[in-house]
Amino acid sequence: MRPTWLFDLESNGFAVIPQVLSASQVEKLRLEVEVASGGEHALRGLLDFEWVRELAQSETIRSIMEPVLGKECFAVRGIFFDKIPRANWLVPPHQDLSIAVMEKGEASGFGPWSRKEGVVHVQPPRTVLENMATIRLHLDDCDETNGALRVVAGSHLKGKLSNDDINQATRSGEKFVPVPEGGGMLFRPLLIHASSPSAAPSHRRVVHLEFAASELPGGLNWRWKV
Ligand SMILES: O=C(O)CCC(=O)C(=O)O
Repeated sequence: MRPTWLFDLESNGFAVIPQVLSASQVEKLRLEVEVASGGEHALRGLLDFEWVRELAQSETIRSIMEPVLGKECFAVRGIFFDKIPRANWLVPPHQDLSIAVMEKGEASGFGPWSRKEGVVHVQPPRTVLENMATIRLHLDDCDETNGALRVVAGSHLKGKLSNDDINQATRSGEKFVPVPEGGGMLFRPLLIHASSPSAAPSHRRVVHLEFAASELPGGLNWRWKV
């Protein structure tokens, strides 16, 4: 039987699975991110760490991602995000349009190109993004008081949107997506999402893992493939 969250993901562009990680898995991940990030509020290149690669390949995560993207899917980028008193940041409404690749190439429909912390990024055509999904693993309870994502349900079906369209869609209806500690939020990259500063910042730790289902065209290669 198809799980309800799969229907939610297809129709709304996001879904919450309240219990993905056990208490001991959460505790272990908290320790790992503390060491890896040195207590900073963000860490890119998470898939360089063996413990993240193991997590991305674990039965726990594969059993969620395979029904979404198929058995051949793989993790392509990992980022750690926290909100803490000295870095209580906000993100305006946007779609996740960039992917990390090995190096710049000439593939048609790809661009503009950029670099984030030395890693080449590019905006791929819509079809690539439509075949991707992200899982955000929450290491703390997260609600509207401490940086839960705000999303526009169904916006993942509308392709790449202009800033005006994003702002208009956001004004006409966004909602908070609370996720409990140990839970996971799945979403499609084209879903409009945003996040607010925390009203009482202590921690809001999220391990964010992006997955794709196929190789890139035109001689391009994913920067990570786990
Ligand atoms: O973690 C957050 O609060 C925002 C993350 C985000 O906007 C993103 O991953 O694109």
